[in-house]
Amino acid sequence: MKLIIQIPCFNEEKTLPATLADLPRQIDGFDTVEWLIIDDGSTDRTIEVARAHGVDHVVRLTNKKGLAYAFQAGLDACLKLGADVIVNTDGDNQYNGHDIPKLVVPVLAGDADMVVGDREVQNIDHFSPLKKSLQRLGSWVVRQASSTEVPDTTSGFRAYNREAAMSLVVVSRFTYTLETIIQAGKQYVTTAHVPIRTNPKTRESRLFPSMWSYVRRNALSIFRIYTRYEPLKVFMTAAALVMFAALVVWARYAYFYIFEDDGAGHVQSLILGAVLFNAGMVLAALGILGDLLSANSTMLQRVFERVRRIELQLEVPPSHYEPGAHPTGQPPTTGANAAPHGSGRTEEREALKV
Ligand SMILES: Nc1nc2c(ncn2[C@@H]2O[C@H](COP(=O)(O)OP(=O)(O)O)[C@@H](O)[C@H]2O)c(=O)[nH]1
Ligand SMILES: [Mg+2]
Repeated sequence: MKLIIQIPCFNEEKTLPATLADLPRQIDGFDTVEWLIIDDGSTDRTIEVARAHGVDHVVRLTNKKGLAYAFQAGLDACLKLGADVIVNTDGDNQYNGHDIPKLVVPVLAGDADMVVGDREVQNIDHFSPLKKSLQRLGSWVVRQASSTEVPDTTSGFRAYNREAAMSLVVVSRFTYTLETIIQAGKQYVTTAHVPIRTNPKTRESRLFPSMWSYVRRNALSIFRIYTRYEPLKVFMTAAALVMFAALVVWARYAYFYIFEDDGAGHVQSLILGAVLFNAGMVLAALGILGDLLSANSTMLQRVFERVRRIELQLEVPPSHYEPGAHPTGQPPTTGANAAPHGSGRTEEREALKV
């Protein structure tokens, strides 16, 4: 059994040493524990620092592609490097690396495909009361949208087994934390959560420069992701509300028509009702279109999952891969590792012939 701990990094030279210092090298239930960083076009010495501190694998993106992309590139590389379990943590040492053995327990026991570390946000001193409330509200919304029980939905401290890593496809550019939970809920990836410890704050969040951006971006992400999975619910609810408003306005006209003056002077209500009714029809049509598109995305996700399986069979090397330091003196074991850049193509062709 192999565990790979991955860390998406953007300019983390200062905090990476402390983060790596707490990562385990051995965990009961695993033969090997390896470390991987995904460098998202850092302009500082993140990669050198990572190598100097014994990181085994580096995925080096040439330009800044965003955290969600980096996360996905990391999962892909970990699968190709033969990981049975993948743990994700942050490069700013926010999460306590000593809790990784706790995090992987439900996955090892076969009770869950994905485990989310619960920071128990209400106990974190450096989160303001406002941030705590928003966090609680946001997590509640995500739980409703995903039908999961995850208490801390924006936590980046997570463990995935191979099956979960294989089936998750992150599309949004900005966040992976919410999307993966909603997807897990919709795709019947079993989720679990365990309480974990956090370290004192090392720096301000780079993802959310302000509270306002935190709320705006997360609200938008939840809406977009939920709409992608449940377009009928979203648009039909909106359509029903608008059509109800149309009925109210028409009822008003009817009242005046029946009881006063044949409705003279109230024709505006008639027109407003018609406009609202039409808007409702458009929303309902969007729901139907969205539902068709959603079926397509589900199919694409299944195709993508199969492509991944085929790539693994063919030992296609991970993209943007560079070996890191190998303090144990053991180079990584898979063919993918031995031939990082494109040289797997010959085997790929051979295998396809078979
Ligand atoms: N790939 C990538 N990673 C990023 C980017 N911004 C932040 N990160 C990483 O994402 C993790 C969390 O970032 P952080 O700024 O601590 O945000 P927080 O989760 O709100 O505390 C860290 O490991 C960062 O290095 C980015 O633009 N691209
Ligand atoms: Mg942080």
